[in-house]
Amino acid sequence: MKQNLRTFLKQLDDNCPDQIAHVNKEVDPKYEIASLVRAHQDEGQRGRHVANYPLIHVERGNVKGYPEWEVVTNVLATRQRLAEALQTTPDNLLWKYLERRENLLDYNVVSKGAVQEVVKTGKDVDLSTLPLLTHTPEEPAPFIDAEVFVVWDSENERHNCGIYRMMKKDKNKTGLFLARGTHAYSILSQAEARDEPLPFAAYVGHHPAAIMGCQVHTVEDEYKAIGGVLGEPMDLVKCKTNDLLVPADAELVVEGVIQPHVREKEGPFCEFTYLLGKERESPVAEVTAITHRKDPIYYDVYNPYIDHLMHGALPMETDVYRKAKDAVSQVMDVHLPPECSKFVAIVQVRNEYPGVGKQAAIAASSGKYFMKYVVVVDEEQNPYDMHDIWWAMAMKCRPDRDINFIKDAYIECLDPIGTDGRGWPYTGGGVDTRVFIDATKPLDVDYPPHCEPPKEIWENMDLDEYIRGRKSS
Ligand SMILES: Cc1cc2nc3c(=O)[nH]c(=O)nc-3n(C[C@H](O)[C@H](O)[C@H](O)COP(=O)(O)O)c2cc1C
Ligand SMILES: [Mn+2]
Repeated sequence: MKQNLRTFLKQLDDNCPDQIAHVNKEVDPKYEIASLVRAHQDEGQRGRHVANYPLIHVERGNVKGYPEWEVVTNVLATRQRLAEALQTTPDNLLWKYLERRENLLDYNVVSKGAVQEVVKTGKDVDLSTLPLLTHTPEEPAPFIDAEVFVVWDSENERHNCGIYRMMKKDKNKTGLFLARGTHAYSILSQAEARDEPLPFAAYVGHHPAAIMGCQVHTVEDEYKAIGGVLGEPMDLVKCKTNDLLVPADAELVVEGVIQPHVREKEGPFCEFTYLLGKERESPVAEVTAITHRKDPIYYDVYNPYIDHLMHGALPMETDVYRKAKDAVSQVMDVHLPPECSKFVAIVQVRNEYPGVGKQAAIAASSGKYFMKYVVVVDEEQNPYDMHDIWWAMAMKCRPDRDINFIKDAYIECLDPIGTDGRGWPYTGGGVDTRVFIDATKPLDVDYPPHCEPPKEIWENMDLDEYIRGRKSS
């Protein structure tokens, strides 16, 4: 059987039941499901990036007002679940994703799909029938927030896919937030330049690899990249009200069209920066059809923070790694710690010649515009251990020479303190300073060695023998 959301949920139940929490008490999609995630956040007492952070699965019959729906959220909030999604181990995630994103798999067009068991068009279209979540009182309406938004890129003759949240405005109308720097933004701009409407299809609920796989940035057909990340070709079925293709095995599809030049207010939205975003003038989506399974599962991303970041960080790490590695063969590893909202890249290098750290920082920062800080460390540092990174910055970096700035660079418009490049006050433009921190060992100084007691003495010490009152349990 092919992989989909249902096979993934079963896989967690079978392989790692502590990674999934089944809810069988009635919960409200307004605040209460998000609160279930938030309540778990403090449990591990390790700041916001907790290990004990299960996928939340609200069983059928328990979503208030939507008895026929199940809801899942927080799906990818741990590296262990990411590893389950890509059928690998947490340590191997970067390499597995790299291998799969390179391996484009052509899709199959099929004639029927479970996602079209229920079809609503015309007057029957009503977004209020979907259990859309609201995360915070500042959000003016519920959002569809984890849907893969598909449009046809006529310039390159291919499907373009990305996650673009949709704010419910009416029973058949949503707002759309398309950041500058994305393909969808430029595809819509080109359609508007021709004064043409742009049809879209948005699928919700599939295997998480078929959701996050859309983060691959390529000019190939992005369904081929999604199939690659999933590890098997996608089966696609034609939409009911336009010519786009959607995964036959998804849970829900919203079809529609964007009329050129129409703008309305969208947001604010609870962003992955853990901050409230801005209200903006944004494009509008008219919904022409809603199709779903008979017994559908709604897939939400818990946007304030980790779940959102984990859907996007690994694809971005591979973007940065590829650029950095192509330019500087001493690059060993790249990590975007979710604690830093994807704005910080840790790059590990083999420190083979003077200047290699700065060279790697320049190359890495070209991999994705989000990279506000690039911190380069030696092979002896663990890029996943923030204590080790801080130690290297404190002990190896000479700030006047090893910290460099590029002023007025595009970062990303959700940077809460960015400008539009013309200085203060805040204008919403996403421009800020990029910082390169070279925390590799300077090769022009006589750098001292590490020092410890002799390993053969401390390594096998039984502390119980030495310390009064101490007993290992
Ligand atoms: C959970 C999640 C939600 C996202 N929501 C948005 C969004 O609302 N607007 C946006 O511009 N990008 C959003 N992104 C980022 C885009 O999906 C990402 O940049 C994607 O690669 C764009 O694809 P494209 O350039 O092929 O269109 C989101 C990413 C994730 C992981
Ligand atoms: Mn794209």
